[in-house]
Amino acid sequence: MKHKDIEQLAKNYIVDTAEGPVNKRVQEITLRLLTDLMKAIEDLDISQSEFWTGVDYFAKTGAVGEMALLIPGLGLERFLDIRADEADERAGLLSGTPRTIEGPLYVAGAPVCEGFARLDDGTEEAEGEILFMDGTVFDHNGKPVPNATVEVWHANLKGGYSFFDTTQSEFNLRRTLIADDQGRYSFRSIVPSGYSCPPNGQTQKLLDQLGRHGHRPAHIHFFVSAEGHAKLTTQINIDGDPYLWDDFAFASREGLIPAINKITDPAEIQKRGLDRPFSSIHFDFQLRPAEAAVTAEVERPRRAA
Ligand code: MBD
Ligand code: FE
Repeated sequence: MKHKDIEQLAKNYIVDTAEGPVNKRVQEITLRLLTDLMKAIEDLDISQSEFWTGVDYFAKTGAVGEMALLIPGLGLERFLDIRADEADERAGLLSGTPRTIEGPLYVAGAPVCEGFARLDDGTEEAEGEILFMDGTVFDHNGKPVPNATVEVWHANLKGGYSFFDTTQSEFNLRRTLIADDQGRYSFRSIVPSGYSCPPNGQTQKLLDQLGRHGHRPAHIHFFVSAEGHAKLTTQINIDGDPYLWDDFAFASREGLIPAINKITDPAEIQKRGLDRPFSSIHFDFQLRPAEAAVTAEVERPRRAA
């Protein structure tokens, strides 16, 4: 079929059959996606068997709860961020901590702690490297933001996240920190490992056929928010990870790879009540003003506990 005829067919399907009230936006998007899909079927001569294989793939991926994992794996979540960056740039707002994707593993309702929190429940303390991380939340003028909210979540030594990995205690490695009156936050945790897609899952199945791996470099997620400022969704990476610039979700960015320092000074070790060296990361966040944040608050289904 010619593209022109496909366009007419899609229009007949979607637009001309409309009766009653119409959601114009849904109509516009459906028409466009259907038209583009039919053009792809035509151009690539996709067989009926291939077509139903694809339908079944998405149905199964949804059924096992991997749609929100497939999206970053295809680079689509990163693509949405690139567009948000472009919108900020048009608004003259390039400064501030770079955003990067949320991913599928946030859980709302983490325990709230003021100033400092310990994130890990201690079960991996012996095997893991103890991590202290601290910094200040600044506004776009470089002024500290008192009592900013810093939500933090990360994986354990096996690359798993509490709730999704039900062997972990509830809210292990998840907290909501309220920065102090000078915008400072700090926490103790363990250095996480990188995440890997479930090896027998739907996402990995497609990645295999694309000749791609499903690994993420070790990282720590953050939502940083405060009244009058755009909510920041970002991550920091653990420097030195072999996958640092080979992330299956394309989320690594310059500016989000702070130095990780090994602290061996006995005085520093004692100060923290430890008996062995630990790692330390210092990282400041800088928020953009709210009025400029074109995509300040992203609405999406999120797990809550
Ligand atoms: C993760 O931990 C993650 O951050 C993303 C984006 C996808 C899968 C697992
Ligand atoms: Fe993650």
